[in-house]
Amino acid sequence: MKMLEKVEENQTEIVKEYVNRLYKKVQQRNPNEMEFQQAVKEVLDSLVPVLVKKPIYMKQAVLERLIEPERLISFRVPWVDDKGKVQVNRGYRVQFSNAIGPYKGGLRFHPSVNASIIKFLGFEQILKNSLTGQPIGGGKGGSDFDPKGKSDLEIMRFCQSFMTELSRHIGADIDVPAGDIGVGAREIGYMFGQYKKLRGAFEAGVLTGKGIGYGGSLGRKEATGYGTVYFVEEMLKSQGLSFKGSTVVVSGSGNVSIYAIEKAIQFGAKVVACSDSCGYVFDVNGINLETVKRLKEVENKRISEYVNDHPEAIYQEGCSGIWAIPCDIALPCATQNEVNKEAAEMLVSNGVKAVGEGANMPSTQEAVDTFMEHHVLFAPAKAANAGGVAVSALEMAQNSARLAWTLEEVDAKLQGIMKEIYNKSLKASVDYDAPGNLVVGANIAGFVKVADAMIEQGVI
Ligand code: NDP
Ligand code: 2IT
Repeated sequence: MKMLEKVEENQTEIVKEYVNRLYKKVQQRNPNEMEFQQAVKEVLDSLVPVLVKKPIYMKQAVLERLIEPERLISFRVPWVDDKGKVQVNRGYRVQFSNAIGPYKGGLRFHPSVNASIIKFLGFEQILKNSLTGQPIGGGKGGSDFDPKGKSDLEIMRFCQSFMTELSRHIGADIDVPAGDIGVGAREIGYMFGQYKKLRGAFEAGVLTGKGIGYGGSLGRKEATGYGTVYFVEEMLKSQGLSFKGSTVVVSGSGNVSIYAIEKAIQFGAKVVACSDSCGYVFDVNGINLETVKRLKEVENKRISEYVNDHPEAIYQEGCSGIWAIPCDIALPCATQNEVNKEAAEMLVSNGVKAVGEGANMPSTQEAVDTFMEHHVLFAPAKAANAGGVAVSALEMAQNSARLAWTLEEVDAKLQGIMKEIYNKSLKASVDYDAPGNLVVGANIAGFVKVADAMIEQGVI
């Protein structure tokens, strides 16, 4: 017995060295791409136990292959603004892995978009999509275009130009984009229209998140936020806890945040704060979701305007202050690295019991470490926000079958998928000696399926 333990210890050291070497290579090959490096490091570190137990993954250089995108496309997006001036943005699509299905992942329009952001998102998407149990590979794209302050016609011209180039690279069985920050049903509609015109065919399955009237799925709009809450409820249940009667803080006020707030309220929670990139609102009576929906989904206004309708609420400039509000459950649903060590410490000192990541990589590594040290229940993004892409895959299935399911059918499937992701992640954490650590569990459960498919398909 002692002997066996010693062998495993040695093997662990060998794997750790291997993983460190790989990470150094990633740093050298992708200099200055901090977000991509961060996302890869987290995954590499959590895969150590699986590489110890299954050395074939090292022998077959699965990780070396997985951390190198199959291709990264970067292209010019010229468009004409309302003043007649020519503007030029940069577009991206990273096609990271199609080991288990067509590349699949959203498009982000935000001035901060660069190769590092797109690659971190695309890399995480591989494992997230695998966790959903649906046949979808990993991809991501977007542009440094800033939709803020643009007219509807400017948005349309930009989307058309973006799709003119992107259309060469996508297809229902090749690569299927959807929305992300700055890309919702309106943008998907303009891009779908342009794709259809260029192809001369109605290929519904080329994009997801479409309008309900032309091939979109009921429940897709709500799926990410609802899915996050379903996942966190499952995690809370394991400790005899629940959303019911709890106080919740949700960052952001976009697509993911709005439907996370909606489901948390339906589950009996009081959501006391939400935010946008300028500041946050705190409403001791509970955030009025109808006001947030009107401001954000209809009028395109700042969250600061919330206090006009609700004078009892408080608006504060700046994003990080939201994490100083005492709560039982925190749902970061805005953007990457929005929860740093200081924010995590603040949440912990105020007695937070659970954190669920609706956004992609919203917690820094130090923040995650802080939550773990203090035994805060932690639902990592790849697992907790997978509901959006899962329902995208259901949209693809409906498009292929030329059918449309009811909202109840889609929602029931989403609940089943989120439960299954929770169970898979928990089981992997137990099997690989990190019981309850869902970061490790989700990464391993997502990875194994992709890695096995890669081995079965040979070195390509
Ligand atoms: P939206 O564009 O609908 O909303 C984004 C929200 O986050 C807005 O409130 C926005 O504020 C805020 N925000 C964006 N960037 C920043 C920033 N740099 N600093 C502070 N706040 C910021 O996007 P989504 O709701 O779709 O996406 C939110 C997160 O969820 C992202 O991390 C995305 O990758 C992730 N996600 C989205 C999925 C989806 O289906 N849409 C699926 C899975 C994950 P403002 O309006 O002021 O910019
Ligand atoms: O990060 C994500 O999972 C998304 N933005 C959704 C991707 C999708 O294809 O629905």
